[in-house]
Amino acid sequence: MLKLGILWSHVVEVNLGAAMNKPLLIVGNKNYSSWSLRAWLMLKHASVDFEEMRVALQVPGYQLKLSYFSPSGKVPAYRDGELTVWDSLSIAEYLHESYPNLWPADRAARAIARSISAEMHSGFTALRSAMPMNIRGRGRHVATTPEIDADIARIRNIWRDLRTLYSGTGPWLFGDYCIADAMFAPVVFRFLTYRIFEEGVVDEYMKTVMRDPFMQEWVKASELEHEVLVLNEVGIA
Ligand SMILES: N[C@@H](CCC(=O)N[C@@H](CS)C(=O)NCC(=O)O)C(=O)O
Repeated sequence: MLKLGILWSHVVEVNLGAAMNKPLLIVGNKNYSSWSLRAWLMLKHASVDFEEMRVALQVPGYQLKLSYFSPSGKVPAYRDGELTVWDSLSIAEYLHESYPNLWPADRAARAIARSISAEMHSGFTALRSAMPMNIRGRGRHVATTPEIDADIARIRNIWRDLRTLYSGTGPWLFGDYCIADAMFAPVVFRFLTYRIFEEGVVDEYMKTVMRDPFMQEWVKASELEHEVLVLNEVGIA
């Protein structure tokens, strides 16, 4: 702790002090870090009382800072007492053990929610690499490829099918909010940034995601950030 206090700013020391009592989520830049957003949304929707610490990515010294908190050197990482859990999906499963409502109650729905969350975690690579999350970015255009189009079509089908099936039980993918909604939330930002327009229940779902007060809170924080990650600034006319 003391070592960190010397290396880090006063703000970090204060955060670490607080983190001794409360769980701590380490996140990256709010404007760009989609994996951080996913874990943060899960914690917020579970009403966990947690501290957060932002580590600006791709600036001098950031890897050293991250290495103190995240064995993988990536965000998000979640520190609960002496335990550190990293990687968004394992944070999700860890939270689920204390907050079981984070996955759907029904066993079959839970299996599907896990399937699409794992699909998000391991897939959609064409979309994710060509259209990085950039919340402040607007009116961007990236030429699509068959692979990007296939990713977009697959996401559209997932959202449409689930919103059709669960239309009577609530506005989220499985009616009530669950981890799958957090896993797909950054895609909504991407669709807005890169002007991918949707219709019907898919458009309604995107509006539901954007109305989420936690999403709005994250957007506001992203607007206050000053770092510009050049590699994530794509699609500028
Ligand atoms: N599979 C990981 C991915 C984590 C990841 O790639 N995070 C990015 C930020 S969104 C990161 O930490 N990048 C470190 C870097 O830019 O060096 C997860 O689900 O948490």
